[in-house]
Amino acid sequence: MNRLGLGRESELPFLVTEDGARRKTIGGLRTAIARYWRSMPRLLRSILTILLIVAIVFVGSTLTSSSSPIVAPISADLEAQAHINNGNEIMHQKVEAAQEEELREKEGAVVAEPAAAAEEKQQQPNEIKQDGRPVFRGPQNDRQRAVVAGFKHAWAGYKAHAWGHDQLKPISKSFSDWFDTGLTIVDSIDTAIIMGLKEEVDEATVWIRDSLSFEKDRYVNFFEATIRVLGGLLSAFHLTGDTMFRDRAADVGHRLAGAFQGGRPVPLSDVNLRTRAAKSPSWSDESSLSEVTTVQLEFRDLSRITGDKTFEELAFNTSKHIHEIGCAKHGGLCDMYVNAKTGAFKPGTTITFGARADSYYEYLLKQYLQTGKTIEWLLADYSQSMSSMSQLLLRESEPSKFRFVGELIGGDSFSPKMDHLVCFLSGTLVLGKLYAGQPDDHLQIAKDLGATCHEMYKTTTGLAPEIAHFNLDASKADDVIIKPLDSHCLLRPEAIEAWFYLYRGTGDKKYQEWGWAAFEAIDKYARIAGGGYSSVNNVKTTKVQYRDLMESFLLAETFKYLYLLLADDQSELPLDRWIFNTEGHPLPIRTN
Ligand code: DMJ
Repeated sequence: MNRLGLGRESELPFLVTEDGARRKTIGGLRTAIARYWRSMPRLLRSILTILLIVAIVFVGSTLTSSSSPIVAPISADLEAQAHINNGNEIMHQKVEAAQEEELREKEGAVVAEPAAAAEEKQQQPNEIKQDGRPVFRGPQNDRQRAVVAGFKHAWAGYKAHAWGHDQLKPISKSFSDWFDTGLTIVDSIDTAIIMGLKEEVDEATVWIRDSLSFEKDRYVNFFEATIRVLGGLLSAFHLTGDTMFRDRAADVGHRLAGAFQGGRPVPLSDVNLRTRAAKSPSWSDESSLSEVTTVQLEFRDLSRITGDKTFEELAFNTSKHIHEIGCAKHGGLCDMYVNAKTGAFKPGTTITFGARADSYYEYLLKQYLQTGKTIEWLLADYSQSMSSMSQLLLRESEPSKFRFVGELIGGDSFSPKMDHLVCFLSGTLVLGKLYAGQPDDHLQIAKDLGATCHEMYKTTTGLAPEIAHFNLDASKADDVIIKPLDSHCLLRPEAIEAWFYLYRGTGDKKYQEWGWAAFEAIDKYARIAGGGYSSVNNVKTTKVQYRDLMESFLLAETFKYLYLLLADDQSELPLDRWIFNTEGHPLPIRTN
């Protein structure tokens, strides 16, 4: 008997000598098993039978529930199909099903993938595996690989000279602190996750877990800290499922909520992270329209993941307040300042889709989508403001008839000035057309604006200026005028963001070409040896002068949208399931 009392060793089929095993026929083996089985006590045989049944049921159910899709190269036809409606998950599922079918046909039979092989496939170095969470497969082509290399170069510079500080100063190889919360790390960790950069994700995670502190006696800009810090942590939580990110988000969310002081609907612009005291900026009692109306996606998401409704209620109160007082004078286009104490707009300010107003319009639509298209007045306000934009601000330049969105100075005098920031509007218009039933002309305006933004990149360096003026005089030759004070470039994301949405909406590869050209210009003129990229002073000269700052949104947004735009397969982060906050951080859409 062996130690388990299971019969004589010579009768155990799995313990016979190698030599003996080779000589045994299958019939002999069967006989030996049967003989051995009969030699066991009946009770033991019953127990073993039950165990065997349980094991078969367990293995069967495990294999069915872990049905990870087979990743096969996309054939040209399927790729073309996928591009027709890139943001549509249903289309993606059809393509995946067709790929699987194609694979089966090639193999000539339906062969179940061995569990070990499936496991090995899931653990490719660039993949991040999460239960029920998106799996990012890493770069699919050389252009995406180049963008990832750009991100890594930026990260390496930040790590070498600014680690734990807010932003890298790549020329002086030092850093700047604005919030003192390791801004570049928290703002860009989700980009590293999406790119499949395990090492960078790991070091960022460790830093956020062990070293990030919000216990700072420091006033921060409520809006900027919300979209960048809270937004970055929320995305990191949703993309990884690591509850440490959720807890960090809740911590900073509680502190930032101090901006809604005294139960007033309009938050103050600055809040102290330690004391939670809030104040207006030293120069004014006013808060910017865009700042007070561009925190709602983040605060609502925080409520959803913590179960504490207060965050959403506080922030949504502001949206409701702006809706109630309305912006009737310009058909839903609002003044750019709101008084946090009185709650009233400052009348007679500039009407613009640029700085201080821009993302108010973006969040009307995105909140409507984030809440499962249930709050109709958000869409109504968005629709109305888009038609007023097209009547009051949308014009054509001369002589080439580029469509651009200008401003009304003092609320009535048209200025043909367009910030690079305004390019976001093209992407928002695509989103509204695709997912909120907005009219076809929204897509046309989006395409025209996206093309105008591309015109802004036709400079000596291939970089766009911060602001462009458009010529309205048919006798003059140049459509786009760049004034000396407007010629700097912070490597902002808005045009690339627009081309990303346009590509998802149309499948037109010119948008990928435009994005790639922008990346090449960034890499040629803004890349700094030794690590990092720098904002530049003048896009009109190749004798580049640097501003010695790498904005965190270069990693959070510009590189992220480039990476997503340049993918062959556009199925990652489908736009009917994810909404990007204004800083490029994806948050899940909920329909209930
Ligand atoms: C980012 O912080 C956000 O995109 C914001 O909405 C506008 N400004 C920068 C990028 O340009």
